[in-house]
Amino acid sequence: MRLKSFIATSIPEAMKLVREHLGPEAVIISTQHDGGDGKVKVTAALEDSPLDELALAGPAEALDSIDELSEGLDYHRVPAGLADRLLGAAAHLATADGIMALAGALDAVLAFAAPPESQSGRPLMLAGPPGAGKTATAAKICARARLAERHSTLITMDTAKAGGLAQVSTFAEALGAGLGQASDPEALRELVQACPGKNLVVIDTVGCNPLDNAERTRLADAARTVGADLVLVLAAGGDVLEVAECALAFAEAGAGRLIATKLDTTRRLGGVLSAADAGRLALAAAGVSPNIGDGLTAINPVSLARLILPGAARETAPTPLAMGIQR
Ligand SMILES: Nc1nc2c(ncn2[C@@H]2O[C@H](COP(=O)(O)OP(=O)(O)OP(=O)(O)O)[C@@H](O)[C@H]2O)c(=O)[nH]1
Ligand SMILES: [Mg+2]
Repeated sequence: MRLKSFIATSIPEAMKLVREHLGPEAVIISTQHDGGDGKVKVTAALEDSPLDELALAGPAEALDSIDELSEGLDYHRVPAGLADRLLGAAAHLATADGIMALAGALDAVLAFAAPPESQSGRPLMLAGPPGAGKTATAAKICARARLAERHSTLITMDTAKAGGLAQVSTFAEALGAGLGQASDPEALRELVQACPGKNLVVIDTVGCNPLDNAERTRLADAARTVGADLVLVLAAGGDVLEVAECALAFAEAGAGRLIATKLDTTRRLGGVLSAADAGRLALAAAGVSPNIGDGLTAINPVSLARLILPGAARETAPTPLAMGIQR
């Protein structure tokens, strides 16, 4: 089944577009007003093969769930191209349960990764724009490691900022983590080499302007010098195109995973989805509170689907409990 959305100034005009692009066999799946400018959005489907129908739970149920899903994606301002791919993937799943349909679609379209502290023996380097939550996330990762009875070393490369070292050393002391500071890749290499092999090494970096090539190159060089996994830390919310471009810039610098922070401070997750999609970054965790002890949680397709669909997303702040995740 192919799904496509069309935006026009009236329903007849949208229907005309549907017929032009998908032909007379197209079925209208939903009709919505698109924002406050009087435009309408019509989502239509076209069957590719009768076999597709076999995979669906049943026509009426499936349509209900696609409608629910389309509304949820709209509410979260998920970019149209990505929303279409998610709806297309959901339409192929044998479930009438909206959350499971969306979870399956998210799983098919985006990538997910295990929480950062449970991965490879390589150092983790947290990067992102200024104020994204890098230092708090570094401390939260050390806190999660401690809960798992693993020692960690927290290294900061943000040595110039007033109060920067004090912030990191307070966290390290409270978490029983080792502490180091390195202002250049060579000093970083020495510190990392001196860390006990079993330790989780978390490297906090200075805020990096995604539009500044020199800053991104410095970041990529530092990560390469110590063979670190570069993880993008990005706050939820914001303009979906801005965050997509930002994610792409950090992906070009070598980032492979994304930790979305401040989910508790926003209601719309289109930016998070857009960033993960544009940068082809695996979603590895979510920051859901400023608290270091319990502010970072694993993320998976089902927990993300629960946040995106209406009700789950609009009525409650995304606490770890609402996300249905065990820390
Ligand atoms: N509500 C909420 N606040 C968060 C979260 N993550 C970080 N913060 C807050 O965001 C602010 C900035 O966090 P930092 O960790 O200092 O951000 P940073 O990216 O290290 O900032 P720079 O080093 O200045 O680039 C702090 O007040 C944090 O407590 C989160 O998931 N939820
Ligand atoms: Mg910082």
